[in-house]
Amino acid sequence: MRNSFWLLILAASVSIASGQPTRKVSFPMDQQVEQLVAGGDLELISVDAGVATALFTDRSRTGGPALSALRGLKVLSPDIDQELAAFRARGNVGLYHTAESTAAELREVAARYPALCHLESIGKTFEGRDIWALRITGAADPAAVPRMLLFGLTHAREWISAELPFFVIHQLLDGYATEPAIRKLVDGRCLWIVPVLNPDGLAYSQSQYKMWRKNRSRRGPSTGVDVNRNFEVGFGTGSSDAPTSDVYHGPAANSEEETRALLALVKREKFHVSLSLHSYSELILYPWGYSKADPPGKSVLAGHGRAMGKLNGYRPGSVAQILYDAGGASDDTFLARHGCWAWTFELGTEFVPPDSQIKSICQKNWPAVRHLIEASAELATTPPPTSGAASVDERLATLERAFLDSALVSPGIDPLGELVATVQGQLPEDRALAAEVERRAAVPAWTRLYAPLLGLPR
Ligand code: 0X9
Ligand code: ZN
Repeated sequence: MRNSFWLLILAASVSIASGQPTRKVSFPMDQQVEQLVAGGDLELISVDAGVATALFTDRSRTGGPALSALRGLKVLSPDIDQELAAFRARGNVGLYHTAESTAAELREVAARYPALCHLESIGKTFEGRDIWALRITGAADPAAVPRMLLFGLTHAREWISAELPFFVIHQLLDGYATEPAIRKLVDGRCLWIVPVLNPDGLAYSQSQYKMWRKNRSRRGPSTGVDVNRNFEVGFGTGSSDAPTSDVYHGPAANSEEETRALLALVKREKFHVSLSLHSYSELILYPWGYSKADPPGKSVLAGHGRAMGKLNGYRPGSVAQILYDAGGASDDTFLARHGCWAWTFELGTEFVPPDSQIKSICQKNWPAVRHLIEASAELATTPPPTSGAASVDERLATLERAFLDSALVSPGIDPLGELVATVQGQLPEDRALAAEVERRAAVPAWTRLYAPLLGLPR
């Protein structure tokens, strides 16, 4: 119940195209809201002590119960976009970073600490913004020390998730000269920090529609892909095929600039550890998101999850086991395909906490982040059991080799069965492989070879 409920929360999407104001409402959750959610008019935000908070945009096309039919309805805000208007009236977004101030501050920091920093654009977004990554290390040979990736703002509205990366940057760099323990840490590690993975989304959330979640790519009939549903592992599970959905996975795995930029960095730097930052719910998450099965290295993931939970007070657990099924997320792919231990924090109790809480949320989480930076030494020597797991191409090549040389196939292994099952979507975790098989099936030479085996027309 809890899982499907949370899935509903994410599966809902709100459009601003209707011209109607988006109201923020609350009501007791013990009543049917599925039709309103499915119609796209209602987006549940949270449920606390049985009371739901939701956004409602009346487009009068659900055919289901009207919002007014809900018992105990309270209108908390007649027009939530007024919240942004308030920001705009102040001419800024409070203490929060924007896409521009992120770039500016990273440049400033890199210039102030040239011996410890290297600033790099790891790619350009759909709208042409740079995705900035700052490398911090005092090691003479960065390739010889444990490597960790820390990144925030995958989701546009989760502004607080870009603030902790900056706090960490300042703890490490400003503390370097005065705190021997920090100096030792910076000298003994290589840390890459991407405060804002999705600058297009952030800019839109800060100027147009605060509740925007996706990026701003426009490749099809509608705008935006959920970057955290666009990675390869579990692509298509716990996400939506509908381009208008808030959890739209995109036309194919890795279709998005942000996904590809981060992946290229992960492949190049071969990180031992990664921490992705989201908001909100005060959780420490680890794979899998795509399946309720235990991930490889579960004891390590859970062990550090608990250790960090003691430091920030957050609740640790596997995504699919304590939250909802969500495939195509960065952490699953990093763990399964890139030998990189992966955790995700859900910071705080709202997407954009008041300015006055930014610092305390960062302070509360810094010891947990520091724990992981420290632990990266030990984690670097114990890669996850599936480390080096094959890419789609490699997995397909393996299957092809087995196909073509069936004499070599050992008893008990059935590559044809595996391929067919994959194509039929029976291995949901391998939707990327299935998509690739389907794509290649359109290539005549490939089809001639495999059509009879797959039962496809030649
Ligand atoms: O659903 C997500 O992408 C993240 N939660 S959020 O509310 N910030 O959108 C959690 C991602 C956790 N990891 C996996 N799903 N694998
Ligand atoms: Zn998120």
